[in-house]
Amino acid sequence: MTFAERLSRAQHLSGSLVCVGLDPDPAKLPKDLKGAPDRFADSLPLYAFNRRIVDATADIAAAYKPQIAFYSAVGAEDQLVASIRYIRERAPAALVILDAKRNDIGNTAEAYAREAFDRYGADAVTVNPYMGEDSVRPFLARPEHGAILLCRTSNPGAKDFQDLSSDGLPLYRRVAERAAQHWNQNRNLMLVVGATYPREMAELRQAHPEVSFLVPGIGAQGGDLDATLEAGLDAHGAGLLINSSRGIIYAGGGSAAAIRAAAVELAAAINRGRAAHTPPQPAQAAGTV
Ligand code: OMP
Repeated sequence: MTFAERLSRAQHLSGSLVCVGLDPDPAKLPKDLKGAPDRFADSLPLYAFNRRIVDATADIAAAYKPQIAFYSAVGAEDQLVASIRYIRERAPAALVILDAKRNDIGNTAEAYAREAFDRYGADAVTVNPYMGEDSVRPFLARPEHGAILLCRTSNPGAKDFQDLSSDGLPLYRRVAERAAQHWNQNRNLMLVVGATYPREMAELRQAHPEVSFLVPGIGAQGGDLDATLEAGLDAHGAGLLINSSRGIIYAGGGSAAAIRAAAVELAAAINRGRAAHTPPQPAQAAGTV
């Protein structure tokens, strides 16, 4: 199955556009998990926390996005591997996006692609496009795996370079243009577009109606969900994977019930917005997401 097919299948089967961010911060782990028996008993209980999150959201997450820094910073890559295997068991249709923002010269980028897709078994990886085409190609070479390029990031400093004019267009627009027109032959490329910049998202959607966006910034970073949906949905009411990490996993101190409630509420709010912002489809199949 190609990456594009996997993405659309994951959204269809979950009935949602939600991506759950697996960013376990040692300082914020649920109290009841500290010291809980686990196969990684000598380490922080990241795997136990992730199992809780996955169990609570398996039927409503289109994707999971572990940010590698939360694991590598504490030497817990083995718990990341185990967490991804657990997602495969409990939510086999969900996409796994390794958020690693990798890149380098070609042969090193190839090693990074093997890290994401072979070592961790991720479906997609976030990639920094700054080094250009040869650095991005290794991540796009496998049609069944995806690369998600930083385009308009969600942070305040996004403006520093991404807004600089490049032949009359801001740099983030040039990244999107190059990606969509020249790098997406396998239809396995997505763009990171932050929910904190709905005006820029609307421009990008208008210029690139066919490209899917990974959208961080909802929840803890204060992005406006309704403005995001209005700006970013494609003509079919899809085209987005909307991530929330802290807003879901630390809800209610990280209890299973609160995690589930936060994910269900986000999925429902997104689907209400989709109904409001999607033009009627000529022959929409029942249940299509
Ligand atoms: P919360 O703010 O807790 O929902 O987390 C957002 C997640 O998305 C973190 O894992 C970030 O590393 C990631 N992210 C951004 O916040 N902004 C971006 O522009 C890009 C990403 C990303 O690539 O996922």
